[in-house]
Amino acid sequence: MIRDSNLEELVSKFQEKDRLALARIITIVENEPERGKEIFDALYKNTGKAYIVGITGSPGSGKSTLISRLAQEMRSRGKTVGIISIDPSSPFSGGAFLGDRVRMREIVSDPEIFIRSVASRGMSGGLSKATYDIATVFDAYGKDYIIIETVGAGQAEVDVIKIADTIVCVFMPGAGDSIQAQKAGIIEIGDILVVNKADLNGDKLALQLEMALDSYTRQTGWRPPVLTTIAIDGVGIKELLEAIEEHRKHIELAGLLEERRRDHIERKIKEIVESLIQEHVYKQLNEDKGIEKLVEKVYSREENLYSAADKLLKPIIKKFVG
Ligand SMILES: Nc1nc2c(ncn2[C@@H]2O[C@H](COP(=O)(O)OP(=O)(O)OP(=O)(O)O)[C@@H](O)[C@H]2O)c(=O)[nH]1
Ligand SMILES: [Mg+2]
Repeated sequence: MIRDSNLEELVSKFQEKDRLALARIITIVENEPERGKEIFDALYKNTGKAYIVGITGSPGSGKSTLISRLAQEMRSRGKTVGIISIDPSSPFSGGAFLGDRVRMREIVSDPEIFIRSVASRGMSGGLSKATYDIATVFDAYGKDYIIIETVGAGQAEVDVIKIADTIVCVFMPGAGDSIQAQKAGIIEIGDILVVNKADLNGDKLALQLEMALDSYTRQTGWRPPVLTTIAIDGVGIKELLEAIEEHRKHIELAGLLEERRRDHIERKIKEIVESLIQEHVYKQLNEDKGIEKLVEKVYSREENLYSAADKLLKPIIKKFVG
């Protein structure tokens, strides 16, 4: 099926669980859409098995620390993990992934935990596509869990986290407790709410979150639990994984997991079609020499903007469909 013999070799190495092949394939799907397509032709049928956990929350709330602990907990149960960290600030975020360098070394040295960061700066449109593609590769590789970290600010990031099966929202005690609790948007998407840094007294915030949940009814029959953790000490991590598993069971039994995943697939197909059309249109517009004539016609009021746009669009669509 794969025409490129180098690619074929790479895919077979990937299927033998070669970590370097995994890294290379991720780089290809990120940067070379044509070859990426061939890779998905070969690998997509093996996906849909991984469970995706999204972790979101304000900067510095302890998401990365929590994820490193959670990944260790998953590993201690014999599961493999792929982590996608969406870093809003730096395109070179490899080293910035975990607040605590010692722990980072611990995690990175485990061959069954694979971390990839994606810089979100300047790629609002493609961010969710890139994340979904990397998650798909992890899934095909056979990762049991995929964890996605995002700061959850802005629509692009919220879109990203929506590909998760279970969404965990992380809060921290301190200034603005009630403001955090009132962030209706966050409470709406969270399946599990975590008050991290409980060593700094998280009781008040946990209570406020519970109260915010009281005033909010869900159709899904699931009330998000509010957990407290001390990620730096590994306190509450086991309970977090248990809550994730419980949520998973709930949505599986209720048929909601299937529904969620079908929705994601529909949204992704539409997004891809949209971006293909956009790409084609941009390309044609840039190549089209007719625009100058149209500008003149509009300038002299022979045409108006809309009729000119129509004239430009028709041949582009014809070319696209044909
Ligand atoms: N006191 C306390 N500090 C914590 C806890 N968990 C994490 N931290 C510290 O909080 C700081 C931020 O932790 P990170 O894990 O990098 O937080 P983050 O949410 O991933 O941060 P960004 O990715 O930059 O948004 C680090 O200095 C951590 O050591 C905790 O439970 N208690
Ligand atoms: Mg982080």
